[in-house]
Amino acid sequence: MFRKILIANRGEIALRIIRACREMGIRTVAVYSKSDRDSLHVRYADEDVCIGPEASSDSYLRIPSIISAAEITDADAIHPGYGFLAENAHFAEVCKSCNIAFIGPSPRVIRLMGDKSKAKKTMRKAGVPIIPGSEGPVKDKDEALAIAEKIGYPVIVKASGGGGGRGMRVAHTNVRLVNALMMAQTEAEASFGNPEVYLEKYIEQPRHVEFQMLGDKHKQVFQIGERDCTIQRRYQKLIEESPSPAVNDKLRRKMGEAAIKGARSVGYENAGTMEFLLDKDDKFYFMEMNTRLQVEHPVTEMVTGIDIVKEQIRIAAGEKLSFKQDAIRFEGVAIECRINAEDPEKNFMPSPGTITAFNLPGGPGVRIDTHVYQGFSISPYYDSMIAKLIVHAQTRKECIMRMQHALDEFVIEGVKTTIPLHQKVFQSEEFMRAKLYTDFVESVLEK
Ligand code: MV4
Repeated sequence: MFRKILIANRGEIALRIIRACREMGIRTVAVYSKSDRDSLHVRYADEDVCIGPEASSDSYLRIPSIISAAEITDADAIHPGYGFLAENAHFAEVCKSCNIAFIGPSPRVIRLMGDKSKAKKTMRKAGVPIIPGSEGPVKDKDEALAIAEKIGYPVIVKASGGGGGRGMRVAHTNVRLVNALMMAQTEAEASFGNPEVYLEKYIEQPRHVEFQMLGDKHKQVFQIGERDCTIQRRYQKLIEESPSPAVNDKLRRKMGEAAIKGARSVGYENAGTMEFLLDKDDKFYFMEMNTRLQVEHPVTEMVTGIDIVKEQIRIAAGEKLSFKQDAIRFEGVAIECRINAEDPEKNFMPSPGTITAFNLPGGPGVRIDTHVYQGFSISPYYDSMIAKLIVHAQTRKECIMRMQHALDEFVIEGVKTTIPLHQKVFQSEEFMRAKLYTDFVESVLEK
């Protein structure tokens, strides 16, 4: 087992990893930018190293600084968290070449799943249902037009180097498709340095259902349940829940088997997420595989009792996963709200500033993952998420009520937050009846 783990991240996820290490008796090293000097992850870690100025590109994304911090503190492993370098295959390779264990999948798998059209090809070969469309990147507009005629409009153009909704364009006619192709290619080249785009049948009003995967170094691959992440705004997840209200047991078994088949086909190791689109006829299609711990992992932890971060560390240290697929028990319902320092009245513009009051909700089944405290200053340089409120209860109805009470108790002053938006969601009839589609926020809340 590792003696000392460096956490190459900040905020709530850095704290989350430090807590798991502490329970495992593993020493921790925090890295921080100058403006994060007073952050809790620095205070709670056993050791800390300043790695640069405030800008992420000069600190949390600077591979030489992070590797140097690991070497001077003699850390034998690095946990990347999510975001920053978590899905950077080159970073994983540098760790390996410096004899520092990277707590995540192999560089090969990170790179493969990072190319969204290669990932689709890989999953199709493994027998996982994929969205009808082009076989990999489209060569030119004639090929795209021919494919679109075959699969039928509307179609969607996606960037191979994209993901998470970046660089996507929908086309309802052939004229629009030619234009969408050009725009998407230009955007893809500018944003990802890779102009490749691929084509898919556009699935109207899909649901986003993803499976949490765990694979060890002994060829065991498990899925530990699904999360429904359909409530998003501009491709940013706002609310996640498990189990998905749209998935019955038969469909759950089919999707879970497909998720395992897909992860096993690439020899997946460590934590990862198989994302599916579910259409109104209960057909599901592979969308993307995320090769990192996700923001919403606590939802799965609350219904399974599995500590995913501890399992990640055990896997990276070469341990065999102790549980068996059929022995995984799911209890109750969990819902997570991402509380962002953004102003819902100003189109969710970030609202940095100093927290002048911070009173947390509590009670049975209420968990808050946050790095924020009274007097803490939210920097405009980093992600606007300041807390995750995760609630667990026996039924979805009870969970919604508990979440409403927790949101009402949650007091944050000094910055604007998305708490009022979440309160609106949980008061809506559509959410209660689980009549949710990916345009929920726009169609129900922003009308
Ligand atoms: C789609 C789609 C409809 N049809 N692909 C958005 C983020 C990225 N994961 C892929 N996304 C989508 N891909 C096809 N062929 C609709 C979306 C989508 C979406 C998917 C899940 C949850 C929320 C979403 C919000 C907007 C668009």
